[in-house]
Amino acid sequence: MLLEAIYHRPKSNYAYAYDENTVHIRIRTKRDDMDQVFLLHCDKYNLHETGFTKVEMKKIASDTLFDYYQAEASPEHRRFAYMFQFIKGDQSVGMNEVGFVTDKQFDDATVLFATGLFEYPFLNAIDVNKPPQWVKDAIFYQIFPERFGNGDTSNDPENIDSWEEGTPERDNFFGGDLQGVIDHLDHLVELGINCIYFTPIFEATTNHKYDTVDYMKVDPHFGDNDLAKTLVDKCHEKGIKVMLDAVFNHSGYFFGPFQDVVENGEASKYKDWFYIREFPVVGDPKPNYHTFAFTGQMPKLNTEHPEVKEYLLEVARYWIEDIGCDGWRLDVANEVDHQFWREFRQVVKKANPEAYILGEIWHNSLPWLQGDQFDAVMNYPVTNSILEFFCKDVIDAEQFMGRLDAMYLAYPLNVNEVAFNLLDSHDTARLLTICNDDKKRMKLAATFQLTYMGAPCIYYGDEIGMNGGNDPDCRKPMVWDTEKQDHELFDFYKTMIRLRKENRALRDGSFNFLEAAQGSKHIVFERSADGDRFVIVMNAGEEAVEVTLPEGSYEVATGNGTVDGAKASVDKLEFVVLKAR
Ligand code: ARE
Ligand code: CA
Repeated sequence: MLLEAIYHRPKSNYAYAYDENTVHIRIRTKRDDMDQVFLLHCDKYNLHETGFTKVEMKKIASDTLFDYYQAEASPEHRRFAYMFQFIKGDQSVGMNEVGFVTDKQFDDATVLFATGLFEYPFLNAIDVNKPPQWVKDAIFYQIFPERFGNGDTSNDPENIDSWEEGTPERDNFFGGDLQGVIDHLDHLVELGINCIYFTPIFEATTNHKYDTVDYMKVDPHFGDNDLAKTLVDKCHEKGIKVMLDAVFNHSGYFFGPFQDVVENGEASKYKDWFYIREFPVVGDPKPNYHTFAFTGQMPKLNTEHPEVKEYLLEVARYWIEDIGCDGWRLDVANEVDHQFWREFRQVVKKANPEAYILGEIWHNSLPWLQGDQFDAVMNYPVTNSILEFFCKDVIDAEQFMGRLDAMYLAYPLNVNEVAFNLLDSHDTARLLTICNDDKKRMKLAATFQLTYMGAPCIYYGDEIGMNGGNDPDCRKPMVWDTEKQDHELFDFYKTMIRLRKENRALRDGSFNFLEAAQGSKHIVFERSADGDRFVIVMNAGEEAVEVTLPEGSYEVATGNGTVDGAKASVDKLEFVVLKAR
């Protein structure tokens, strides 16, 4: 036993409340080290009378170095104390908060109690991370409003480029607007998505609108607030929710309060709304105030300032409560103070307890996901693993499994169930381009995304075969000419979305890898819920594979593979989704 590899931490992703009656306890050990791992728990005030309840922990994940075990407990008095027992051959070792204990101490509860058990002190309902449950069933579609549809030419910016022929640049416009989205809602209904994520729609000077001028107003090139309300209502009628982009880390240079500081310098009553290092304010060539990245056009907002807070929190409330939006995606979420986000959550959840709060953080984000700030983050670590395995062919199946399992373990299950799983966005190259225009690889990545846990998000136009390199090339106008759309790809997306919607197992069912070997390019995984079970075989390699299925009998739900008794065969760069009969 390699004791040095064992890791557990109370009240973390290793010990958290799944709901107010259920605690999940996890522990890490060296890979393939233990025969069995047990969780021993008791009421923290009553060990002497009741002794321990002993539960065998289940191995739920593995990466290249470690195994991860999990057990669930529902303590009667909603509090408990616990320790672990490891078995390997005839060795038995216990571990509590103090360290490792020998067999003798291990059997003596009194000694144990004195030396310190781990505790989950009390399951307070208010502290439980309760993300909105609809997100488990959500399939998002991301729209960059300037490029989706031009439904009203009367509000076009001057000198727009041709929708069909123009090339997106940093600063050109094409005339897209909210009416254009309303006009094309049927496309989204046909595809089967049920939530739109809009990049910013508020008044701003750029085509991407991340430089807000007025947070309370729809950009005049997109429409007005009434039209936004109409759009939200029409979406709701069709069973589609709407999530907006909250750019609260910084404003735009032309935001009223910032302009006041530019004009009045130190005398401005807004001078503390920003981080001005010296007066007068200079934006170009080198800003003398804090900004997003080094962009003078985006002065950082001082979200600790009571007036800034009051202003932004009213913005947060207004679009949810008065306009009826269903969630916020938080731009540059990790550069804004945690305290602001705690208050933000209170306001948003008061306006609509079912609103989804999604942080834009590209890294492991546990500190924001404890139930007091965000419901989820944009799951870029998962994105990157999917792309590296299925699209870029740079990691093998074992590394892929390891990276996904490590991310799975990095968060409580409550968070994983509502993670926002994207493959590309307005900030990255498009999926098809990442796949070197190889549609088979693109379909593999999308299939994994649409059969994995967490809410998938499709970037507008991917479903009809649009390609594009990094920003700004990934922001081309949507292709509406049906002759230029890839109908086969669209049908593929429709089929996969329908399959996901019809089967809970593919949404928030359990997930586990059955096969992901070192050096290999194919994976087999299983998803199940409510007695429904799927086995999915995906081959990202250049040779056909044959795999052995777990016991049972299967039928092909979709995909280009065959099943013959206990064997499934899948050609190179193909997949098959099998449903257990
Ligand atoms: C424009 C150009 C860029 C140029 C930049 C220089 O397009 O090529 O580098 O200017 O100033 C918006 C626009 C962008 C625009 C930008 C600045 O959409 O087109 O860029 O404003 O004017 C990090 C942040 C993350 C951020 C990304 C872009 O952590 O929050 O960088 N994403 C959001 C939005 C963007 C938006 C902004 C922020 C600003 O989604 O669209 O940009 O409001 C690693 C790091 C991440 C990093 C990521 C990407 O993984 O860990 O932290 O994200 O790479 O760089
Ligand atoms: Ca227009």
